[in-house]
Amino acid sequence: MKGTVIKTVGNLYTVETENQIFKCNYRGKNKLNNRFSNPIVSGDIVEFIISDKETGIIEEVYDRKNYFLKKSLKDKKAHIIASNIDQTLIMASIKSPYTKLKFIDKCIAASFYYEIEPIILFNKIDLLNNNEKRKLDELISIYNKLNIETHTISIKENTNLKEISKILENRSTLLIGNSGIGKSSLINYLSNKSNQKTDILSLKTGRGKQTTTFSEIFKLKNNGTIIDSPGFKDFYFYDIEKNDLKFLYPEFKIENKKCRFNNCNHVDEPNCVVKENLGKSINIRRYNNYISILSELI
Ligand SMILES: Nc1nc2c(ncn2[C@@H]2O[C@H](COP(=O)(O)OP(=O)(O)OP(=O)(O)O)[C@@H](O)[C@H]2O)c(=O)[nH]1
Ligand SMILES: [Mg+2]
Ligand SMILES: [Zn+2]
Repeated sequence: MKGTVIKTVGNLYTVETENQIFKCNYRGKNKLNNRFSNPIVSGDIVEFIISDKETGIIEEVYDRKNYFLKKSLKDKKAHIIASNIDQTLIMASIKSPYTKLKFIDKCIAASFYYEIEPIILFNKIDLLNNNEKRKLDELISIYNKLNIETHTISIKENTNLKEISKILENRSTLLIGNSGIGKSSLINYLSNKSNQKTDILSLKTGRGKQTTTFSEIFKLKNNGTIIDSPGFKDFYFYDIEKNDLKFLYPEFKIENKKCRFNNCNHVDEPNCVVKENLGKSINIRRYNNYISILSELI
């Protein structure tokens, strides 16, 4: 029997076929290579054997069209966030909680690396004063110059949510964002039946407590699907290496100009056109975060 994994909790997988849902286990853990901390993820197409009316055993995972990996902090292996996705929706906010630009840039770089289109969604705009609105506009202009789509919304006040529903239509979307940013709230608004747990922000830190502990696919009213993943605080690349990173910054390709060295990483090499264009076509904050991300890589 063939089905799609729509939810994973520990070693229990919920698999959906055209007309039924099965709870499945997976025996073949050792068969898969040892690279992954989680062998099966939401979005996977699997082959399984029905063992009972509503239970089954997964035999095989079909080849994935693509996937999004992060390093598992537990065992340093690859943790698959989701597979078979069309776009990533990177959820961010200027306030409650503040999203670091570095986090956004990492999500964008990883999306490019796995050849998935990134879209940035700034939530909680109802909370912003004029000064903060200006900061948001600055951020938006950074990303729009790079031709990365951005949207601003307030789930609380129902601002611009229709346009978000539109961009998710008929597509499979991975939703990423720090804990407390509003992922579950968005899914609750967009999906039919889900009633995801949302959590009141911790007053002390202004950050959300993590309330989602597994990955799950939700069907939307408009025929799209969205994959929620546990709120991440930080995330680290798994297979992106130092020499890969520069290729994930579209603005580093400067027309008709080349750095002196072919393999220039744009750090302190001489005659570097990226450094020459700092503050011009290269945004300084993006560049500084690039250097900071580079220092995490081997
Ligand atoms: N002011 C305001 N609050 C919001 C908005 N969207 C969500 N919230 C609140 O932010 C808090 C966290 O929202 P969640 O949807 O639980 O966040 P999450 O991203 O799912 O968090 P994790 O599951 O921990 O990863 C809740 O108290 C929401 O009610 C918004 O647009 N404006
Ligand atoms: Mg949540
Ligand atoms: Zn250079």
